[in-house]
Amino acid sequence: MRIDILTVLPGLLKGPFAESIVKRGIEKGLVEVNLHDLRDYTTNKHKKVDDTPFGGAEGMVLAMQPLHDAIVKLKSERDYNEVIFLTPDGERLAQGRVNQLSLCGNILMVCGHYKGIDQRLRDHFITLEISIGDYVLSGGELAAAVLTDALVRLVPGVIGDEMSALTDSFQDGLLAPPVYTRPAEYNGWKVPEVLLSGDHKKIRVWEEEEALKRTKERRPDLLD
Ligand code: 6GU
Repeated sequence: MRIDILTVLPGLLKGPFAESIVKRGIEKGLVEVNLHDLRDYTTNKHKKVDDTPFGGAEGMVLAMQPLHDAIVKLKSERDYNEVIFLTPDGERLAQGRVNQLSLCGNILMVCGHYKGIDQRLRDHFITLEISIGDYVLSGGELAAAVLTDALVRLVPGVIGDEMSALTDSFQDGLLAPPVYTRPAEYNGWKVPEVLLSGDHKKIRVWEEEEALKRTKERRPDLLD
């Protein structure tokens, strides 16, 4: 999988991709993440990448020229399965969409900033608009990092069996059951007996019951 990210703040994205699972996926050559600085595409002599919106509204939007040129250039170099705009008015991200996108070969993510991007670019280039929740971020970068992390961990071979992505919360429509580690008794607190029984069938049943209980209590909406 190859992910290209267009941003005015590439520095905001370097950290999240230099650690842990995403770093491992990149090192193994299973994923490629390329950051593209919008400032590299501007023809403005002051390197300006924002502009004022028509209509006199408050705030700024990303300038048309650098964003258009950058998208056209990247699209000329390869076919993208999706050109995703990260925006609070997009589709709220959930695991089903992540699973579907994880099958893509090439994804281009466009990070909005200020008040967003010109509607004409959304109309003509963006194939999917994604929000990561009902709250406002200062820009799309952290959302792009979230989406990238969620995608990369599903690419076959990126994470090992020891933390199979298939047992994650949400992957089976349920929250994950509680987990415990050694020692079996700590500070007087005991691990549930069944987990020490060695009876794998009984343990699976217990885990399923706990997952269902937890989902009913915390996220009944997932069971609808
Ligand atoms: Cl994708 N962008 C911004 N700016 N805010 C958000 C978001 C995205 N998703 C939730 N809030």
